[in-house]
Order: sequence, then structure tokens, then C-alpha cells
Amino acid sequence: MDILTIKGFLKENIDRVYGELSTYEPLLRITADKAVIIGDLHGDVDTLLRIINNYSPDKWIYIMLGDYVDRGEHQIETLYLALRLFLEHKAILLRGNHESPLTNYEYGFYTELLRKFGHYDGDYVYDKLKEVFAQMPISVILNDKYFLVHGGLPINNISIDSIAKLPKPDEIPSNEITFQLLWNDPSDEVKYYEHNVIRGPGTYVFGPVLTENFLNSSGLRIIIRGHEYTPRGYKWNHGNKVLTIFTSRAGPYSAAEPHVILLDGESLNIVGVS
Ligand SMILES: [Mn+2]
Repeated sequence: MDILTIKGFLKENIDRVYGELSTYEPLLRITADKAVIIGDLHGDVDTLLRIINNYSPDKWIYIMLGDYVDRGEHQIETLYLALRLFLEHKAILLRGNHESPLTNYEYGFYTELLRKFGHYDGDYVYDKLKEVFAQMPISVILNDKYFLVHGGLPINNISIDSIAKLPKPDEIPSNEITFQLLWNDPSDEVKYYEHNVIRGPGTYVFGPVLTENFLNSSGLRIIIRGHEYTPRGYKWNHGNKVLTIFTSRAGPYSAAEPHVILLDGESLNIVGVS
């Protein structure tokens, strides 16, 4: 993939991407017969290319759970393909905790932009991308059954209505609920919630009681999320109510087996990407 082409594409299309994303609500309701749900990519463009090759975006609706950038070797290329899927195939690009200046200066994306685009263009493009990230939607309700989000549930028993009213744009994000939706992890070791000492201040692990409350009050069946490295490519928590999908073997995740979720009619299948 030619870096000059990507730079040209970004400079030409970034305002259009921003404009279209800014019309999206933080919570989307989507109905689909065939959908591919993709977890963290973290710059793994090879895996994304395989997915595109295996599941034509003309036939499948792409729902991406965020964390396109940071950590891997090809973050710009991965984001470029995701944005093309968005513009050309109406892919849903949810926001991950790595679509934020909070992580991009520290975990590689900003550095990769400066290195591949040069300092002037890299800085210019990053300033625009920060604004694009802040306009990405936070969650999806798919087919009135599945709740899709990057991280997990906030600790204070929030309703679907309150998610729909979250402020956007929110660059860091500074809103606690948005922050936790992007950062929290499920745990089978706690009943309600605890501070997440690994991820740091403001992040929590949430237990099965919170999941049960949320699904019961919203009438939904399963929470589908990314965010957590799992070598097998997926895992279940909370008695098969929370499904984690992981779709990267880039950078530190070279031992992982990337997986995606295929929604095909009524069935939900977890499949490896090869
Ligand atoms: Mn994440």
C-alpha cells in the first residue's frame, strides 16, 4: 500500500469523513442480515485485508469495534482501509479507547504519522484525525438483540437512553460514562465492580450483576466488545452474556489467533481469520 496515495486520500477526504461522522448519534440502531463484527486491529492491516477478501463488503455490513491504531506496524494503512470501508460501504466505525490523544502520543500512532508522512503533514493529519475520532459513534444495538461497544459497561447501571444522549464530540473523552464504555472490562471474579488496577484511574472491571441488570432493563441478549487481548481470539464472560472478540496479530500480539464474528441471519458464528 503506497503511503503517498494514503496521504493524498486522507488530505482529500478527511473533512468529508468528519462531516458524515458528526451526523451520527453516539448510539446507533442497526438491522442487518449479514454482518462482520471486527475487534481490535491495532495496525494489523494484513488481517483486515484477509477479512475484506473473505467477506465482500458489498455483501456484508462491517461493524468495527475500534482500536484501529497504536501498537502495530501498519496503523495508518489500517485506518485508511477502515475509512474507505466507511465512505464506500457504509461500514460502522465505533470508537475505541485508542482513538484518542490520550493514547496516540504514547502508543505509536502519532509517531507513525510523523515518520511516514513527515512532521508537517503528519501533524496536520493528526489534528484532523483527533477531531474525526471524537465524532465516532460509541455503541450499536444490532437487530434489537446485541449491544456492541469497545470496552464494556459503566459501573452505574446506565440505561440505553442515557447512552444515546452522551455528548459528542468529546476528544479525551472527558465524560465518565463514555470513558468507561471505551475502557472497562468484564470480570467473572467480581459481582458488581472494582477499580481496574491494570488499566489505571477511571477504569473498572464490571461483574455479572451489572451485565444482568443492563440486559434485563434494555431487553437485549448479549454484549459484544473488543478491547481485551485474548490469544484464542475470543472469550466469553458472565455465563455467555459478554463476548470479547480480538482481531489482531500485530506488534505485541504476534501469538494471537485473530477472529471475527459473523452474523448470518439468526446465527452468530465466531470464526478465525485465515
Ligand atoms: Mn482498547
